[in-house]
Amino acid sequence: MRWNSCLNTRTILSAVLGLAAAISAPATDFLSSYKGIPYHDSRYHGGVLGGAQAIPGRVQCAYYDLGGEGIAYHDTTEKNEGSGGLNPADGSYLNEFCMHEAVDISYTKFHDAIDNNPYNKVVPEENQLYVGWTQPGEWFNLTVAVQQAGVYTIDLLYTSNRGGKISLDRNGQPLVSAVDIISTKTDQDPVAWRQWHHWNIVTNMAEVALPKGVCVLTLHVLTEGNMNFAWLDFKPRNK
Ligand SMILES: [Ca+2]
Ligand SMILES: [Ca+2]
Repeated sequence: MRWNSCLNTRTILSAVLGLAAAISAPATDFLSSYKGIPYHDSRYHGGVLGGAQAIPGRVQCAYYDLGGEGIAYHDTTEKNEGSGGLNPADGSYLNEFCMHEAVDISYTKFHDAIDNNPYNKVVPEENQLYVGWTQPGEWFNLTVAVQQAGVYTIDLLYTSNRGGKISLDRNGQPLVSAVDIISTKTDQDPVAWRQWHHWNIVTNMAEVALPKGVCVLTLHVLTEGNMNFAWLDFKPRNK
């Protein structure tokens, strides 16, 4: 769902009505029964309001919630393919980030033109943590704290070597229906493994109406997988 090219009265009205519905909706028991907690560690002490990542702001996918398989995430492989795998355990923060969790984590590297390759559509920051090795059916939760009720646009920093679809839930209810993630594969790159490292941003992936307060967002991988997710930028619309 890309609304950036079709902002009209109907979409604005729809967003306003959605916000009103979200604010007036009865509190679900999702949060009261949710066992996950906002991510934190010895180096990252969380965002605001009890550690939740703040909106407006940049929500880091690698800082998905703590709580484990079936609570904070679902991953199809028990091992962390990145931390402690591709990135050997060496005592460093980045190589061992969540290495005992099933969600597969890595980070951008600027040596040997890995993530600073000439086929990027955007150049990510170096040492940017991301969720990788994604497969259809996988998901992870991000507890966020919305500072101000309103309509927000979402940008996504990602790679995708075959396209795919993702969606977002809020407190267990659909928030953003299936979004097409455009492939960043290019036949111009002769290095096969680097097809997983062509970075891009989906600008204005969706517009969402969010009430103020803490909620849990769930990012679902619907089709194809093989996408890397770095962050979701939530910006107040028209700012
Ligand atoms: Ca895994
Ligand atoms: Ca995975």
